[in-house]
Amino acid sequence: MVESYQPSSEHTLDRDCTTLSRHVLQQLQSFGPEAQDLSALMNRIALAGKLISRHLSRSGLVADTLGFTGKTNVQGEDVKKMDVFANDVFISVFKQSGLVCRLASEEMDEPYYIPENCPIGRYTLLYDPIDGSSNVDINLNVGSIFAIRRQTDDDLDQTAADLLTHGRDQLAAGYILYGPTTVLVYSIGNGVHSFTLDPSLGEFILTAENIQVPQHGPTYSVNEGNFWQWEESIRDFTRYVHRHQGYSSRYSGALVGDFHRILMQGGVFLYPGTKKNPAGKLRLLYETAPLAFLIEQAGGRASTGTERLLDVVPAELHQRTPLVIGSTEDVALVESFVQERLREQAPISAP
Ligand code: AFP
Repeated sequence: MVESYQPSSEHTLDRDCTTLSRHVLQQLQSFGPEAQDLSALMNRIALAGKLISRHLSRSGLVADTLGFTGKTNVQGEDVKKMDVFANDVFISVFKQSGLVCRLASEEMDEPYYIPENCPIGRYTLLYDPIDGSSNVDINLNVGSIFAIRRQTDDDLDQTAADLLTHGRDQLAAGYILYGPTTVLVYSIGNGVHSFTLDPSLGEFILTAENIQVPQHGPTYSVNEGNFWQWEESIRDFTRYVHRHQGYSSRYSGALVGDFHRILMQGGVFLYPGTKKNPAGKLRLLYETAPLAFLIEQAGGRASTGTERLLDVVPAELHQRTPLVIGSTEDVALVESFVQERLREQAPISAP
């Protein structure tokens, strides 16, 4: 009798080894043109992540990786060399995609057009190439945030007006976290999934599928140095967590890392407005809306404090929004303090 072949345990894989492109196609349950496009786009994002990860891992060893360029970006912030490198990586990777006509990022005043792609490129990539870049020089985690939107008109005057819509129009969103390992988290509207870069294979391998954020978590993540700049309602919330057992403060100064902790373990991240800057610091189209898309897919909530974040329609490309994001119960708690103060301020109507 012929014995059936048994693979030797030496050669079996550590795990199932689902790659990102296979996963996207499985998620869409289709090999149709849009599924193929999204799979190709996610592959390109993964390639950008690998190139940035490799560069970060050698920062300080090779020239021109650390420090500032001496220029400021459209937001008036000092630009780091790593910001420029990562921004250019996304551009060069998407130049070869054929699918993307425009890219818009924190580092560019106006959208960047790839004319050779525009006749067929039906998608726009919005991204923050290095979020939390002040962490680069001290060897702490940083991230890249991205969203893919369908281009809905020809944009012949190159104003990108069709991008000024609510976040429910995002086709896909996610981030890459450059930490002890490089992790890519994404959603195409069918749950949230996490992949870890295996440097020896050069592949992102599925490590967590259908991530659900706990309904409540112990972490609150906010820059309390701004305490006296906030509205009273946000101070009320922080006083509440100071006075109740079971809360821990965690804040790294890099949104992607702080958000990842909340996604995996629950709690709430806040970047509220201040009296001077009521819209806060974070940008809607390539920071808060992509993370809002993810958290809702993971069963959590994202809010401006008064409104569902995915309902906000920007008036301009680099618009900012306040952000309250995380576990459903913790976001609701913050909102309850906001509502309480709004009730107090409302004029008393005559009987
Ligand atoms: P940088 O990229 O300029 O370091 O800004 C990072 C960031 O946009 C976001 O990643 C952080 O959550 C937030 O700003 C930190 O801002 P504060 O230093 O004002 O707390």
